[in-house]
Amino acid sequence: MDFSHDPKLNSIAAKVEAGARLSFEDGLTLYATDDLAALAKLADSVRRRLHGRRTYFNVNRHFNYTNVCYADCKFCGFYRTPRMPDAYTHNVEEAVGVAGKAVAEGATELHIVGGLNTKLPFKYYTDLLASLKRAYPRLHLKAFTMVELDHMAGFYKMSDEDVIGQLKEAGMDSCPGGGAEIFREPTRSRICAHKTDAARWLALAGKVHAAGLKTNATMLYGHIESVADRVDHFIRLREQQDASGGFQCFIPLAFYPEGTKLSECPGPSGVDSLKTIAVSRLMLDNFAHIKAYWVMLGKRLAQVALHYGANDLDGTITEGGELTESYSVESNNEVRMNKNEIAALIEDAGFEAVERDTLYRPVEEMTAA
Ligand code: V47
Repeated sequence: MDFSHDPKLNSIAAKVEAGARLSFEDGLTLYATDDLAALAKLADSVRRRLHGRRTYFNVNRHFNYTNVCYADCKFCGFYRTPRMPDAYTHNVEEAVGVAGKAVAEGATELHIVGGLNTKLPFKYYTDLLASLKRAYPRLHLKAFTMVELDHMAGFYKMSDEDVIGQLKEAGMDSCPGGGAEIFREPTRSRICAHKTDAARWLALAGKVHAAGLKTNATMLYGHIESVADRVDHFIRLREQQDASGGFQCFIPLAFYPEGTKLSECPGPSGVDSLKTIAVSRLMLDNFAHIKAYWVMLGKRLAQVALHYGANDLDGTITEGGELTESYSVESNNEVRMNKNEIAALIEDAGFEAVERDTLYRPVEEMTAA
């Protein structure tokens, strides 16, 4: 590939073509280019090498068991302190009810996350998983971020292995990628001072992988972080993936400022989001999947992101959980898309829609109705 418009991209293009690893400086160069078409072409070449025209989605439901949290992250509009009138914690029966509805609607996955709530005993988590598994043995439980696992180990004075082992035994099938935010200091401390630090987040992911479970990884972008913070984030994830190999998917999360302590930040532009998808595809050479999370990007931009290296649109999210709705760029009724709508969105972009389970096994080959 020859990029006359931005000659700086030529050496990077040669590396991409040869399947060679990109450096930190390459990441900065990619972000700095104004040649979006070239960026798309490069990222799309990798995406097509890995997946051809296949674009994945799943049918899932988010369940947020509690919004009570002590972490006080500046970017979060979801958490409540225990005395606030709209603080909640769902019991096991409510969780099973939500799962039942999800299964009836064809969900193969329940995405379970919540705040760091010191009122809950460890047994709450194992009971939650075990009851869900008992009721719906085939429903994949993608549960608890590295931040929740870290909280459990610290608060209940358990070893990491014990926490992971007991949750796995109770029914945890994999872990979502939240809580990664931005790894690099001082940015991390500025946005989430009381949260699991980068080294710990990565080490815990390694331990979950060692226990035989897959996890995802995210990055929250478009707030106070720098481009260098983002590239550093990709490199740390890439190194952890070299070491433990269990990340399935990377999900860049576009910051939604409303209702947060960072509400003066405008959030990322469309161009910035497309660049972030493309640069992550190019830097994360050992990640199989890049997800354009349509709930945050909006349907239209997510569709375009499929041409910038993304090969997954996440789920139909059959009834957005409170977390999703609280910072979705879509209006509440728009956070639902049925299978046909999501497949049509993918196929309209020129790709082949494949419904997957959480582990990227095709559930059903689909053609848009
Ligand atoms: O860690 C919080 C982010 C994450 C805001 O693994 C915000 O498949 C934007 O991790 N604006 C939780 N983002 C969600 C998450 C996720 C979502 C979808 C799929 C998967 C997966 C994981 O949401 C948090 C944080 O980074 N977040 N507040 C906000 N105002």
